Amino acid sequence: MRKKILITGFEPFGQDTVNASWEAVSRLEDRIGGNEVTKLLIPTVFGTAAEKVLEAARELQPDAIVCVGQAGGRTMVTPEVVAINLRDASIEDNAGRKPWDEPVAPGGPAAYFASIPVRKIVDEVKKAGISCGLSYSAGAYVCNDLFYALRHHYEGSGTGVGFIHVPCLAEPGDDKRPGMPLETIVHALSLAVETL
Ligand code: PCA
Repeated sequence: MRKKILITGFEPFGQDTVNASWEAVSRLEDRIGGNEVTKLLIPTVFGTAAEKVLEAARELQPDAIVCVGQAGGRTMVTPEVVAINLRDASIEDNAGRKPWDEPVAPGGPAAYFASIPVRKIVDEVKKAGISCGLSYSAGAYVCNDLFYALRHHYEGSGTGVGFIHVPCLAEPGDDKRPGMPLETIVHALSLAVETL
């Protein structure tokens, strides 16, 4: 069955001038394995990121939402298993906010599991020879905030919600900062979308 997939990437944040997530998401095809792909750039801002995605989703009515973020230091593509109800920022977001020890959704459950097939995605991406593995923590910054807010919103509905962290872009000759080539990240995300 042809599915409508909404996939998002973030604006650069912190010290960075590019964000691997949007660089890769923006290069995805509009049709992947029969699925219809809508791409959305979102701000790295607590709360606002989820509002933007929900606004787009109200219009599109997607079957699944896959959010993608950059995880500095990681060397693998990592579908996230769990979102937690916590904001603990170690740096300011792009609106200058740095929440600490706050819930994403007051009164909400402590955590939600992803509602996209994360294990199947890992298998398919690894089969293509790309370094990929499950992650059991999306952190407590804007990525987790968005993942939790969307899972909370769509709990009990038919809309799948998942989050995939990707490494920084590999800069030629830079072996100090772990990264992955852009084409490899694009390939991994295409396979993930195909799996849905
Ligand atoms: N990564 C951050 C937020 C935006 C992004 O690309 C995170 O992991 O929370």
